[in-house]
Amino acid sequence: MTDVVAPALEETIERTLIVVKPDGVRRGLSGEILRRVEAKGYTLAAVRLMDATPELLAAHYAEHEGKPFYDPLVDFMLSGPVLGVVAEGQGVIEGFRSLAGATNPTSAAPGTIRGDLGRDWGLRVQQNLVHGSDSPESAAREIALWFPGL
Ligand code: DAT
Ligand code: MG
Repeated sequence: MTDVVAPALEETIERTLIVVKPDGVRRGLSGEILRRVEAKGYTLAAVRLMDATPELLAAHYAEHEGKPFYDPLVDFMLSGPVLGVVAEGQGVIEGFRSLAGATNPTSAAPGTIRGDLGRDWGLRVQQNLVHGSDSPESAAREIALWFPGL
C-alpha cells in the first residue's frame, strides 16, 4: 500500500497582504474591515498603520504602470495613511478576495466589503477601500515589500 501522507496542518496555512486604502482609513472603516476578516476565521499576523511611499507603490503596482488609472492610483494611495495587514489561514488569498468583492464598488456584490461600503465617487481611479493579494506569488512578493523580514 502506498503511504499517502497528509501535509501537516500548519503547512496548509497561507498568508495574504491586505491594505486598507486611504479612503477606508479616512472613513473610519479599518475596524469594520478587520472585523470581517476575523469573523471569517482568519488570523491577523501583522497590522500596521503607515504612510506608503512612491517607491513602495511603484513596486507594489508595477503590473499597472502605463495604464490610464496608474498616476491617480498612486496619488490616491499617497493621500493619507493606510493600514497594512497580513492575514493568515487556509485559503485566505482567495477568501479575502471574495470578502473584498469586485474591483468596481458599484457592481461589487452586496455582502462584500466593496459592495457594502464602497461606491463610485466620480474619480479617475476607483476608491475601493481595500487591496488583497491575488495569488500565492503576489502574496509572497507583496508581503516582502510591505513587511520586510516578517
Ligand atoms: P484589484 O484591486 O481588484 O486587484 P486591480 O489590481 O486590477 O484590481 O487594480 C488595482 C487598483 O486600480 C484597483 O483596486 C482600483 C484601480 N483600478 C483598476 N481598474 C481601474 C479602472 N478601470 N478604472 C479606475 N481605477 C481602476
Ligand atoms: Mg490587484
